[in-house]
Amino acid sequence: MSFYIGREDALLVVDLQNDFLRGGALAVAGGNEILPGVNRLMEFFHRRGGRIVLTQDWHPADHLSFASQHEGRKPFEAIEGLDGIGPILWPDHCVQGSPGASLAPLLNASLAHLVIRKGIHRRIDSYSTFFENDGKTPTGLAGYLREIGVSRIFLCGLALDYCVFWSAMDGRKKGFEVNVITDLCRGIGTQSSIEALREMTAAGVVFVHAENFSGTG
Ligand code: VGL
Ligand code: ZN
Repeated sequence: MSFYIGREDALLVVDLQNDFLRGGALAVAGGNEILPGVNRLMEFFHRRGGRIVLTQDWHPADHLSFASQHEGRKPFEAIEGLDGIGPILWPDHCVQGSPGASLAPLLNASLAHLVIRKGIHRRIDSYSTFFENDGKTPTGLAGYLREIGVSRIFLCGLALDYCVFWSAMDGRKKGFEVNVITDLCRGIGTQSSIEALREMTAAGVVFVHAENFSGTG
């Protein structure tokens, strides 16, 4: 099976930033392994006329998703009662303009047509590339994709159980055909990744592999 990629397709490359990679503040295990495959896939989409969008987690230094902003709280502890934040607190990561927030140097970012920055408001997180975590404040991505005629999206990147997951779910909500390239994703938690795959399946998300794009596997 091989996809015919064209102008109605977009590749969304999620949060391939230093802080999510080896040595970063919120490193996702195995994250570095996917970079060569993601580059090959971006080249493939580029050749076929598909749209390439990168996302960047981009928080103010006092973002409320950071455990450091809550007296006596530690990263990865559960937090409740703060709309748009949680379900767990994070170490400080992807602070606007910091080296940790930069795209991975090994990522061929020059092939991207658009970079979306998210999580930019102190009081609200944004796991999804489409909506902030209030579920209603749009990032503008759906409008952009619609306006240029994209109907099908392919997601890869980090983290499978947070930003990839929520982007896939919201992509379905906005009426896109959504594919997740599972071998070009890595998750933060094992259990949460299993749960994410289950929920995405129920929402009609299709799972594909890099080898489904001819010559890139
Ligand atoms: C992410 C946790 C916090 C992600 C971003 O990119 O999946 N996860 N901020
Ligand atoms: Zn974040």
